[in-house]
Amino acid sequence: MKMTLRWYGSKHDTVTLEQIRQIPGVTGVITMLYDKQPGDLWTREEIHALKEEVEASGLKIEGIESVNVSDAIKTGSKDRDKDIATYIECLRNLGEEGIRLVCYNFMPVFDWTRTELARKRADGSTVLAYTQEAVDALDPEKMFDSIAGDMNGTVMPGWEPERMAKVKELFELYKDIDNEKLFENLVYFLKAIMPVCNEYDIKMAIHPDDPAWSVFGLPRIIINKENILRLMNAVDDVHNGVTFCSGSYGTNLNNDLPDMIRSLKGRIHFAHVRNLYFHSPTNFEEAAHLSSDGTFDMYEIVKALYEIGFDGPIRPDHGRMIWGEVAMPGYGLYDRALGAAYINGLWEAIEKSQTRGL
Ligand SMILES: [Mn+2]
Repeated sequence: MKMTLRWYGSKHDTVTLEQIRQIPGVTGVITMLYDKQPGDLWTREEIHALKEEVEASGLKIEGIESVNVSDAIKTGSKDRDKDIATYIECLRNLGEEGIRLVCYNFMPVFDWTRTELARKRADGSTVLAYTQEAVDALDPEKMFDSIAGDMNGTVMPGWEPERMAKVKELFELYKDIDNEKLFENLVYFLKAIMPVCNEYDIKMAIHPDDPAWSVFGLPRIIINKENILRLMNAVDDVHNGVTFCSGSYGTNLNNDLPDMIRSLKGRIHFAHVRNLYFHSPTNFEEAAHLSSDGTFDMYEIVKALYEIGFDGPIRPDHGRMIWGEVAMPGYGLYDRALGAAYINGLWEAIEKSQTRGL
């Protein structure tokens, strides 16, 4: 595996490439052109400039998270083919610049959803948290207002004010889209982009829906083993792959994470490793990566990745806000650096215990 950190670009991220370079074992970043909206073209010049900036710091771009998919593609509405043509052009430009991994998601209207961005834990750290009760009590059109005040002056991807201003329109767009229709539209999209992915060996890695169930009555499909395997079989090409996000699939305690990893052998191209602490099945918060701080057995998750021969980029996912840091919620330096060091430690121990036969 290749240890990476997500980086939002020098204009938007509070964390610098120089800081990332000093985390032991981190060799690359997962990044994006932050100002692009779904459906926008990423030009080769823009991608090249980003690459040069990253490489000047001694790091590599190991993948893009995300090239976002437009609502027209997700809903199969009239601009779908035009947006797919633009997406293919983005992939071609990324491929020409040597980028071989693209993470994306297929969630309607809202990207990942949390109901609190700064829940205080017993140790004084603050974390992202979710309760179903809070979602059920909320008017979806107020969702943005309810969290906008907590973003520490940053704008979180998927929650851009311009997008949230259109939330009513977006709900209207999805009113006839059920799980089956959304799945069909996803397959249509993947089949259309597979030729360019094959040409440039670009691995597409779909991020699961978070939380892994329907919110506000919207369809959600990338939520469990059955559905993700169905997608792998529907477009049976290695370039149609998975971002295995333990913190997203893990929102549903019925998902057996190590078992899912094993069942996706050969198709996991990117891994997000994160721990959650559950107060109840519908009330959870993001914990430190360490197993004992949360509910998941992180050793078993990393071991499953090791055992399937996972060799793609991995990153510590959201971290807690600690030591007084002010940053985009979930994306500070300190706790993600601790997470990277911990995952590296687990990996080294697993690798050595298996290769030395201890
Ligand atoms: Mn994730």
